[in-house]
Amino acid sequence: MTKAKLLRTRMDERGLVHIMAAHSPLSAILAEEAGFDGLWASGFELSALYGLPDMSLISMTQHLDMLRAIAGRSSLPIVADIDTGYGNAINIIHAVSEYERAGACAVVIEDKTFPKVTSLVVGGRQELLRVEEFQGKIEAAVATRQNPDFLVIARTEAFIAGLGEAEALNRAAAYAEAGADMILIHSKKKDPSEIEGFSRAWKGSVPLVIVPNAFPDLDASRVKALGNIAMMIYGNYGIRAAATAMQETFRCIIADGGVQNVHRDILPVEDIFRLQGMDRTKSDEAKFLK
Ligand code: SPV
Ligand code: MG
Repeated sequence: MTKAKLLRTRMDERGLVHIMAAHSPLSAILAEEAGFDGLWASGFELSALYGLPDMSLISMTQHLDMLRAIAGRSSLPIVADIDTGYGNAINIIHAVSEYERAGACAVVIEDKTFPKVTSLVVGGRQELLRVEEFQGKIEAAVATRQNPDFLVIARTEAFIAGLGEAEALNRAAAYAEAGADMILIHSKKKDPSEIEGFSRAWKGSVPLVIVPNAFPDLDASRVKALGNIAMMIYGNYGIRAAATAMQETFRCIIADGGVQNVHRDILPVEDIFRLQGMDRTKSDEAKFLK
C-alpha cells in the first residue's frame, strides 16, 4: 500500500488523523515515535529554522530538500505545505510533480497571492486570489498528480483576511467543485468560534482540515463532535517546543557557568545515538569492515 493510500485509509478508519509539524528528519523521527499519523512539512517551521519570517522567502528547492531528507528517515505520510504553490497554475504543475516525486502524499495550497505573509501575525498583509484563478490552480494540481490517492488540499484564508464566514464557505465550495479532496479552513482567532461555525455550516461533500495554532482549546474530542473534520495539523508545535528547550538550556548554562546542572534535564547522548541509528551502523561495521 502506498503512503498516500495509507493516509486515506487511516482517515476512513479513524475519522480523524493527527499530523505533526516536522522541520527536520530528527523532529520527524520524534513525531513518529510519539505516535502521530503523519507529518506536516511546515513552511512556518522551516522558515523559523532558518531564522526567517514565513513570507515566501524559503525557496521551493530548500523546502523540497528538507522534505526529501525527512522522507528518507521516516515511514510516516507527509503532507507538504506548499504555501501559494510558488506562483500561478503553471508553477503548481511543476511543484506538484516535484513534491510527489520527493515523497509527499498530499499538498496544501493556500488562496493567497504570492509572496504570502504568514497567517497568524497581527496586521499581516493578507491578499486573496480571485476565486476562478485559484480554482485553476487546484485543477492543475489534480491534473498533475500521478497517484490518485495523492491528496490535493485547498486552504482558504478568508477568515485570516477578515472576509467572514460567507466568503469562506463560498470559496470552499468553489475549491471543492474544482476537485480539491479536502478543504483546510484557517483562523487566527484565539477561540475556535470561526472554525466551529464554519464546520457546522459546511454542507460540502469533502472533509475539512484544521490547524489549531491560534485556538488550542479545540481538542480532538471537540473536533470529533463536529463530525466533518478529518485532519488536525499541529502546525508550529515542533519548532516552538525545540526553541523552548534550547532557550531554557542555553540560559541555564550561561547562568550556571557550565553544564553541571542542565545535563540532568536533557536527553543523554545515548538517546541521540539511538535516534541517529547508531546501532545499525555498528552492526554494519561488524559485518562489512574487513
Ligand atoms: C505552517 O505551519 O506553515 C502553517 C500553519 O501554514 S500557520 O503558521 O498557522 O499558518
Ligand atoms: Mg505554512
